[in-house]
Amino acid sequence: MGNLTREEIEKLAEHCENAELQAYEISKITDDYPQMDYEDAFDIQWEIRRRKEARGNKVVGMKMGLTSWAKMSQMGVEHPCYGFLADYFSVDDGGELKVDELIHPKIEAELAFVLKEDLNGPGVHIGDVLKATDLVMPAVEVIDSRYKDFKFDLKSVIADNSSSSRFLTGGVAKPVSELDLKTLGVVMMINGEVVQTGAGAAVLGHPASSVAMLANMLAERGEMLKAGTFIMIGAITAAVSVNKGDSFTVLFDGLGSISGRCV
Ligand code: 0L1
Ligand code: MG
Repeated sequence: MGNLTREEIEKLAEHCENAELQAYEISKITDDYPQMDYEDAFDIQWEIRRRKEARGNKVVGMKMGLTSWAKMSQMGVEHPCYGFLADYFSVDDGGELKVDELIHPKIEAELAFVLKEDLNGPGVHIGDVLKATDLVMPAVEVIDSRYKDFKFDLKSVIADNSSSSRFLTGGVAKPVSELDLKTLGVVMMINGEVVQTGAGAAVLGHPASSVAMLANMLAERGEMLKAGTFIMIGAITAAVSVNKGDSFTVLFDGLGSISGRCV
């Protein structure tokens, strides 16, 4: 049972979405609405989604965030979160990331699962996810919290669509049976220098665990993951800031690479 009124949910969704669309910083919602609870926070996120769909944008996938223990403790939060991916968030592999459209972007090395079967929580586990997965492919997420200096609490992040802003996918897609997802290594390079390395197990111990958690969190709202859904599992590496003029490449063991240029 939320603590905010419907009018407040709609007003805050507009507030967060305007900051995203016009690329300006805002203070975290709980500064002004300390009574906001998790249900309110997700209501705001789902209202942002409704606003975009009403304008004709398509939701092209989902993301999990804050899925590594290191990142949760770095950001001082206690649980992963999810967000949605709108069509215009997608940047082509090898393409340009337009930094002026964003506030303070950071890139993260991720993997994406594409489902061939529905996943309907609660009770979804790693085995269900592996059975339901068509392909796993490389992904790079560009996060861009609308909150000043990336300072927030978990409820405020959820309301801000979990900092979703852009993503790239590409490289090589493979069935899960051809991959060891826990030891799958990634190397992130910016301007030719290695800045981060990691392996799949950084994400909740097993990348499929993140997809299971998403299905189970969605079930709390009576929602599910449909066959065909593209799901980014959360960062395998720490997030690294990028600036105009930077180029980045992330290498994925056995899955090729993804590159982009910040313009
Ligand atoms: O892991 C993520 O995709 C980030 C989720 C939101 C928190 C942040 O902005 O760092
Ligand atoms: Mg991420």
